[in-house]
Amino acid sequence: MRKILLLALLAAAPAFAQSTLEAVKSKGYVQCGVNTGLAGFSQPDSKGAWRGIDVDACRAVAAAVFGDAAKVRYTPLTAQQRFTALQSGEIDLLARNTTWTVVRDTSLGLNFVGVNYYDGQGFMVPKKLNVKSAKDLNGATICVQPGTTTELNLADYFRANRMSFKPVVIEKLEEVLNAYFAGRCDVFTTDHSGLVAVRASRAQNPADHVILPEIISKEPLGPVVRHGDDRWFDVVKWSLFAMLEAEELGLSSKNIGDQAKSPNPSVQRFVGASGDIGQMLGLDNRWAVNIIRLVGNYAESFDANLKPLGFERGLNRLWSDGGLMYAPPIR
Ligand SMILES: N[C@@H](CCC(=O)N[C@@H](CS)C(=O)NCC(=O)O)C(=O)O
Repeated sequence: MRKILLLALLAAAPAFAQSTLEAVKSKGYVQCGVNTGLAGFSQPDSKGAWRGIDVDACRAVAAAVFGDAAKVRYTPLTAQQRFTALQSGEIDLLARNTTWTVVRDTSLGLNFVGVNYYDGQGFMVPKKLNVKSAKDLNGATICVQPGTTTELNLADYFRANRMSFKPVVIEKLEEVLNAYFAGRCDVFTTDHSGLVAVRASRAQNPADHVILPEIISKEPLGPVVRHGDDRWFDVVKWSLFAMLEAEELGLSSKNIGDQAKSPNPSVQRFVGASGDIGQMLGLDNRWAVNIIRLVGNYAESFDANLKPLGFERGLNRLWSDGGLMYAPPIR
């Protein structure tokens, strides 16, 4: 009897024991949850190819696992859909301008792997309203998307400043922006990055809109995986760190090809010429080379995706340049 039970358990085991990394390897691609279309973060280009710094987080994982950054399938998700998609296993990884908070990190059963963009919440208003400060917004009608940190920060900020506002809550980005641009609300509030991206990519005339100086919250944005799969957590986390570490080491898609003989031991380890870091991650020893060769370092991704929209590096400079970006040692 016991033997039968044991055999039944063994037969059932692979289905339960299969890690996300194994599942990803056997299906041949990473299923990545991204934004429905936020310029600079994740948006299909004119040929239908997804582009953005969040898309690069997905591509980095595919490059690390397969040596092919194109082995990603994208699932566009609204703010409200994103966590269920990850919890249910519909996606392997969420890279969708998502703020790391303790509630999400614990009660939603998720793990944030790190930060790929340090952000904070701001307000955008039509210039013609002549508003200079968020403190002048008492009584304003404010467009906001549900299922975001934005909603709660907005309420907190107005309460703390003894002001009132009328929320206009609309789930779809397209529709909330239509409402704002049509003047159905006085203000659009979201992450500062979202305001910069939307103003540059969606406003008929960007100069008609001002972003107010107040930043009312901390919004560290980063990729997310499910609780309970440390192997996959490691792979996604170190794929992100590899892009930062490469920038710090001066490694880019342009020069990564000829580093195997570098006199710098950190570079040698990074490219897999010494040590077996790839193997420790369950990957090929050229995992990091493949990320940098195919996706680029963090600065390359930032410059390709965010700079053209008018973004400054700001907080997202490397720690060694006075910013917050810091990868633990790859050693
Ligand atoms: N970082 C915030 C806000 C993220 C968010 O959803 N922002 C909006 C405004 S830019 C967005 O990306 N909308 C795009 C969409 O709904 O597809 C969070 O994690 O809750």
